[in-house]
Amino acid sequence: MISILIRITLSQKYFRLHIYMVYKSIFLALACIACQSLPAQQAIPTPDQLAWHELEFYWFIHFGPNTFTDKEWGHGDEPEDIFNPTDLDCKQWARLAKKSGAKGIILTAKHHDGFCLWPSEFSKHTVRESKWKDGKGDVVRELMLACREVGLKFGVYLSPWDRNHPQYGTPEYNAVYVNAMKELIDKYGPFFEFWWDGANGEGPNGKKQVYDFRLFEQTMRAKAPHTIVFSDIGPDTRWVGNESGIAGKTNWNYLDTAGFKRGLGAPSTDTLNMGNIYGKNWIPAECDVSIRPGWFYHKEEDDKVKTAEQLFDLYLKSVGRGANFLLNVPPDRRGRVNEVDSAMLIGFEKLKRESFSKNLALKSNKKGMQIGTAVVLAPSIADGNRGTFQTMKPGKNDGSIAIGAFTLQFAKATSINCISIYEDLTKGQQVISARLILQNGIDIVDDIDFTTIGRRRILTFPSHEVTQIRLVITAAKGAISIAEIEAYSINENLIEK
Ligand code: FUL
Repeated sequence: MISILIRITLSQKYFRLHIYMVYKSIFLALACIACQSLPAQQAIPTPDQLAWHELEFYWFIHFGPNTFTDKEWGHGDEPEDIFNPTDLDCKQWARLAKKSGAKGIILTAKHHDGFCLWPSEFSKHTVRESKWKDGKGDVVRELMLACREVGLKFGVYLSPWDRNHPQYGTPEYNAVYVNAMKELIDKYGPFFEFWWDGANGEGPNGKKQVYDFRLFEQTMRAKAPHTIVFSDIGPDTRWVGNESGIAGKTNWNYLDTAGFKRGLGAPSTDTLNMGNIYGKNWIPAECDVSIRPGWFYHKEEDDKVKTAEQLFDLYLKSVGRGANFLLNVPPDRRGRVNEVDSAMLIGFEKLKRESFSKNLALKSNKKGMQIGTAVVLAPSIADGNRGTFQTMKPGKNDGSIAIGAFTLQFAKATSINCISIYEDLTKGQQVISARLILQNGIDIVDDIDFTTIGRRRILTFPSHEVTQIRLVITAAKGAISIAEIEAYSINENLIEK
């Protein structure tokens, strides 16, 4: 009897256990499905990337044998003596870069011709082999010191493609490239940015190199963990997909890189231009463009230098779309930035300074945030401090609904034609689409639809007298954080073309 009772009790227990297990597995399966359909945690910028975003505008300098041979891509067989600047003055470059409002300079320490602007141990095609300064010169050092003196950041471009190095096209060359990187970092670092060009052509033995970017990346991370590394697909900043300095009107700081490579295996130029809305990695765009048609100096292009207004327009299309602006300014054969370029650069800085010196949003007497019918005060959206922000949680986290608005009201009608908005990026990039509604009293005087904001979005439009500026967020990925809304009245001729 007792044994029967035990058996019944045991079988009931096993039955309950069985049911429990079945429920548990159904629950786990459902939970798993739910997990998969939830958007993955968004990537956020590293502190180094956040600091890099703040740089906005810096110079590129292409300088080397091509400056003297009038080529864009040297063949690598140019005699070293070709490189002979008559009056090289890196301090002039640095002072002018500073005056133009740039925050740093990236120098082509080595372009595709393989010529090293420093006396590298790992090459026999360098400034050391030239007659310039009796082989004692070092452009990388001079520029590093000049940047330090005026308070500019310093970075280098080191072309993996090398049309001179005898080992290019063999597995040994990857170690040569890594050694050159290490040498540069040790002698002239730390760099704010390191540029890996994706170009991959043939070397002196007619072969293309299979670049070991994994090794390059490991080396950079180990030796220079705070340096922002550029390539088509990052890891820290990406190519914007064109060499005209223009970011997508929709520009996400996210990019999916799985399955892609630098160079020919890179994502489409459209993807690079706009990023991926749900991309896995934080890899913001950098807009590289030259002030002249070519990357290197050519005398016959002296009358084709971009004007101050054109540079300002590029600023709107790069920084004004949340990217950074990398402007190439190639020194001439003297080794000086040419007078024509310098006049345009000084003009550009003046246009920028005058345009953005008076933030009219600071005068608004009511700053608010509206969700549905609820309105709260939100002074931090226009307090002149991008370190403070106002967060708004979307009602439904599916990016499909109008969420709410940030509103600035003015006691007196104020004339504006430019708005600059900053998203707080510390928690990622959220705004998918928005509208800027400008009102004078009850009249709507303009209604502008746009998409992403990101680090900064600058919108320009014909001048209007306004008493109210409404930034309506129509779709977002998650809780939106707006750091600042600025309003300006800029010269009418500067409105984005
Ligand atoms: C390209 C190079 O081939 C050009 O010469 C230039 O350096 C540009 C910035 O990148 O890939």
